[in-house]
Amino acid sequence: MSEAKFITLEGGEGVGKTTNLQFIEHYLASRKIEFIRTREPGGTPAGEAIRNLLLGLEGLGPEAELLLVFAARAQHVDQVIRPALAAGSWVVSDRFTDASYAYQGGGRGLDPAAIGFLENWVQKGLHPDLTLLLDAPVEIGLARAKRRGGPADRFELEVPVFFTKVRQAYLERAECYPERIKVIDAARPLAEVQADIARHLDALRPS
Ligand code: Z5A
Repeated sequence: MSEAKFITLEGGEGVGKTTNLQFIEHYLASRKIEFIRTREPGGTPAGEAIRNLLLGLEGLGPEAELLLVFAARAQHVDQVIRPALAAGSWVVSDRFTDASYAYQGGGRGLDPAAIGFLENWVQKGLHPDLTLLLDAPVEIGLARAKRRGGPADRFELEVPVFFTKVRQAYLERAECYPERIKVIDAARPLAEVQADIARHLDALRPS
């Protein structure tokens, strides 16, 4: 099979990452491509424990939030992502470092240089081959997330302007890395969104 690829899914609240991950899983399985599905924060026992802190602990400052995200990522990269890729398995992750630039950089206003330092230190040159950025106006994502129901976490309790900054930061990342980050208009019907996702996945595979 082809060289293993590292794919990440990004986007703001309620844009459809979980929904479209199922589509990607089906796409890869039907082509007999071996893969693992994982997520951030999370993906390891330590990472899942850190996720619970990040989503639930009151009073976390922006710097503490950023360091926790990267603590989880360090475990994830070393224990899950690198070993899977080395074994020839594709890796599909629900969020990765672009989320830190968007949420901690854009949303919380932290210096991107600090994020870049941690990125280099923790990832040691590892970057996704393809990032699918699901983009929709904030009000659409929030309305979808609300319809889905369930208790709100620390991020979901943020004000709309926070999510506007997150969206803006994601779009700026996409402008900086157009080869890797593909922006998909996620406000459209699911079939159209998934046709675009399939097109990008097709382009990733050798002909
Ligand atoms: N975080 C961070 O701050 N820094 C970091 O570095 C990282 C993460 C890695 C947890 O993320 C939080 O971690 C996240 C940022 C922070 N907080 N927030 N917000 P998460 O990914 O676990 O949580 P999430 O962003 O809240 O994801 P979500 O709520 O699960 O949303 P989603 O997966 O994008 O959406 P969905 O569940 O697939 O879809 C929502 C609903 O919309 C659902 O009913 C679908 O059926 C519907 N849907 C989806 N697509 C469509 C279309 N095209 N049309 C109509 N309806 C649709």
